[in-house]
Amino acid sequence: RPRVLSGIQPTADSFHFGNYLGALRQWVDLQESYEPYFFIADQHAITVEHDPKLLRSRVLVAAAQLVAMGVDPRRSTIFVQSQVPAHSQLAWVLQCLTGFGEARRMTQFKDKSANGGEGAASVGLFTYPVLQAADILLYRPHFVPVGEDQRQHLELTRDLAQRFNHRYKKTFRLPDPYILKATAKILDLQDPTSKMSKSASSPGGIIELLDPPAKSAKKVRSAVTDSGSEIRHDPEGKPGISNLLTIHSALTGRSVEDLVAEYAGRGYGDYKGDLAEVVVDFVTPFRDRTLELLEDETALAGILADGAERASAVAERTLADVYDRVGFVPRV
Ligand code: AQP
Repeated sequence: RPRVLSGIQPTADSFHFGNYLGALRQWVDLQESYEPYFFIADQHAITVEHDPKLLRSRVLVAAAQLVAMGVDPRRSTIFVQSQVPAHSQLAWVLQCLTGFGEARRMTQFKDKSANGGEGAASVGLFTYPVLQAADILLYRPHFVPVGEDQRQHLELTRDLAQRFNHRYKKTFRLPDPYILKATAKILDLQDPTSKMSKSASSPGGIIELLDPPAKSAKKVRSAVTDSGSEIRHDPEGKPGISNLLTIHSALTGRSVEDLVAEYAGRGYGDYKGDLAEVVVDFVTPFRDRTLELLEDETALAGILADGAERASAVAERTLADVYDRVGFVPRV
């Protein structure tokens, strides 16, 4: 079966709707017909200042959320990045193939280092996309389900794979991004010209999956809408209402046209009230299930240990090929 691989950072107390609709939902769907590897990117999480205690607990919360949304540990290999050392080992080799200017062009680094200036950013934040390339290439996946913001990193990954294959010997598969157009970029509810983001959105702009449902409903009801009163999908002219229609359609499986037809002639307030109910119906059972899973931390740690073992078996095989090809002498 073709493979898929993707990762998510445990950098917040909850995943948000951007993470879920942009990427995680595809993880659940793809596990049906692919061989899936999904990981919690704790090494990426330390590229910015962090609290070790929080990181530890957030890894388990991330694992619980993945299972609660339907990532099935019997079908999918779910693991923690730092438990598979081959990720950082391959990253070093790839760093030695990456141009400094090439790394510098990564827009996520530019965005994330914008506040304190480049001098204040860590070298880890700078080389983050190269570690991400290693995360991916180790598993030789066919597809990487992500949101639109990750497209540039995927291109770097393909360039590095191609460079390695050309310089040494064909070792890596060139993975394709798997980006669903409709939900590739979920927007901030308060500023629908920017993406919903845990570090950049205001609290009112982001719906967290684990927030109390009433709080999420309130955020939907207070989402910024556009001038005029017509409910129609027009991302350029009506980014606010279009974003709500995207979320609504994704959660209900109904087409945007169908929703637009239903709400013709009705007001924004009415529409947002209905969407708030849809959101509550979605997050309530999800949240209950996550909290229930978190009651048994040993079981969650067991899922991750099992995943790390399966992931290591694949990753170490690729790393051994790489080490051989670059000329490292094996330990006898
Ligand atoms: N707004 C979004 N719309 C669609 N997809 C999104 N993703 C994130 N935001 C949106 C996708 O979620 C996956 C996991 O993301 P990550 O853990 O790597 O974190 P991120 O991309 O850095 O998420 P944030 O919230 O945007 O964090 P900050 O604010 O720190 O940058 C990825 O597949 C991503 O594309």
